[in-house]
Amino acid sequence: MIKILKIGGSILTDKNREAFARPDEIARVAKEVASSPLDLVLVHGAGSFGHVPAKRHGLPEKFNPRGLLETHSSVTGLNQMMVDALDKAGADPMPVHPFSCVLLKGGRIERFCVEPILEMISRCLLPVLHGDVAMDLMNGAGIVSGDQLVSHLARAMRAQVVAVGTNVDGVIFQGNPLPAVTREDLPRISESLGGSFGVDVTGGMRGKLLELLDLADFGTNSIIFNAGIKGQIESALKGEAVGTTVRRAG
Ligand code: IP8
Repeated sequence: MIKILKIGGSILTDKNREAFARPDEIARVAKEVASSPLDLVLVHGAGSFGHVPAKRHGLPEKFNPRGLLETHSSVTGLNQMMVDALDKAGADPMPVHPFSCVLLKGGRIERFCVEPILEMISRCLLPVLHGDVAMDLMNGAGIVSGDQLVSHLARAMRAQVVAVGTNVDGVIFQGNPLPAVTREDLPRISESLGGSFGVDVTGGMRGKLLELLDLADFGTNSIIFNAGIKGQIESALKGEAVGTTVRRAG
């Protein structure tokens, strides 16, 4: 049973301060993940390691080598911290950088070499991916969010558990988390789907929900939950319905 877990950059970093990690939170997340590391793919957001340099260099609108290198180098730095913390917590993590295995077309994943990830899982390794810059057949280069990676991987690997951890309790509508969301709810809740706090170039909660609704159309449910609350990651990995379930209408 393949599980895909995303941890948002807002948990692991301070999104307002460039390249500002939260080592205590990274260690806590690593400990929770390391309690059930098998058949799992971990994807993490870029936080202030990716969004701040990307914005400064005008990515994804403006193709520029300096912006690509600085943004990629920054997110791989955060990825290394996550991998080190997972190693310390007793998992067997391996970094996977989307820049080297994903090709975009107009900002959407056109090709993604997932076979090495499947092999890692079969050998009890824990692949650790992240939001990244990627080459784009139409625009030169673009940004592939962790959410888009999750949605694509969940389809390609027919994942049975898909959990997206953020710093809020799910999809919030009129002050409360909704237990479930389908595409039919979008017009009603659209206005309350804010962006994310701090610098964000990939669309915050709205972007996340749209990716997961695409996945729901494919027939795979997912959850959006608060990964900032201790214990919630473990519950999510057990397949418990914490936070908001994103599912197909009807
Ligand atoms: O934090 C964004 O990934 P996300 C990746 O998952 C970059 O949206 C490079 C900004």
